[in-house]
Amino acid sequence: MTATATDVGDAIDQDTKLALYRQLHRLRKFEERAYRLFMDGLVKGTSHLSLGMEAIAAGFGEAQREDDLTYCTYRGHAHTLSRGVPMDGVMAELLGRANGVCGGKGGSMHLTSVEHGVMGSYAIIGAHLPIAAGAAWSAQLRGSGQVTVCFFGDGATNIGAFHEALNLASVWKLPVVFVCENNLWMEYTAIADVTAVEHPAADRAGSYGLERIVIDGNDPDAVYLEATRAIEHAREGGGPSLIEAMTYRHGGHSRADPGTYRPQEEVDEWLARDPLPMYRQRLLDAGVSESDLTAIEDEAQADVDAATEAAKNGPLPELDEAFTDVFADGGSSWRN
Ligand SMILES: Cc1ncc(C[n+]2csc(CCOP(=O)(O)OP(=O)(O)O)c2C)c(N)n1
Repeated sequence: MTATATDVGDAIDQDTKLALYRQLHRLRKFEERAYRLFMDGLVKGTSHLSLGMEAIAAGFGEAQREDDLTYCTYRGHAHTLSRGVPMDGVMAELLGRANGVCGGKGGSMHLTSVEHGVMGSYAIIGAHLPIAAGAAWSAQLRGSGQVTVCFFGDGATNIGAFHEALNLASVWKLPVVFVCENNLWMEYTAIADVTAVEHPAADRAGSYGLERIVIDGNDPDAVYLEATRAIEHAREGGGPSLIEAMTYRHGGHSRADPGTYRPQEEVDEWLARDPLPMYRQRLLDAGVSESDLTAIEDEAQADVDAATEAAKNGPLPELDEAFTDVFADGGSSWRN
């Protein structure tokens, strides 16, 4: 690992640490509510939660500039929220309501908010890595200074598009940060059972002239610092980075999957490394008061409650809406 909890925490100011703590709780409480709403039959389609993996989205969200770009997978609630997309719109989208960020037509797996730099959630494994490289190329040509951050799972590292995107990004020194969220499992298969190297992303970085980077993806401070470094490196023209963040999903792959294919000792080991209580203890040790932390947790819960109400009360989209936002005109606007 390039960074550990104890050697990085001191480099981060108190306001940033509290912002990270706030984000962790917003993401956790949002995902817990999303699960409940799914079990109540209110979330349409399927959903893939980031419970246990919140520190990665929180750390990167805090490090990104407002006009930076994010590409994520179907497991994208946390990455979308951490870019400042209003929670009401995200929750309403999960419920397929017209007040959702995609008018209720995208759902959990396709969250997008271009105005917040959230350039889409992609359901085809690996498909978005070349697209993210393309967005970075565009930023490079325009001289906009924007950096693209592209999140994907460990499963994407055995897809051809991963290697094509990494190679091109490296050759052209594109301003993009590739982030592999290695949660050890791709659906119901352990990544270790089908991969020739121990670290599926980091151990291949050398093939593309990149540094081997493995971080503790459950440590918000370590994520934030590595994100800041990689984003600055890209912004200054230094080219791409490939970061492998070790983490674990608390629940199953999707929907009501109980995840029983995973060894109980492994689950217990990672539950003991839950980023929320670990970070809470670190902040208490640093002198933050219990009441300040509780206030942040309560505020996050209140936001989720309000977003749930706004979503439940939102109207369903009109039937005619099925025929809008369908064709592009070849430019950046839609032809209806
Ligand atoms: C090209 C392609 N093949 C197969 C699938 C089916 N599929 C959906 S999720 C998934 C597992 C992906 O695992 P990983 O990339 O590790 O991401 P995680 O779900 O753990 O976040 C698979 C195989 C798909 N969506 N796309």
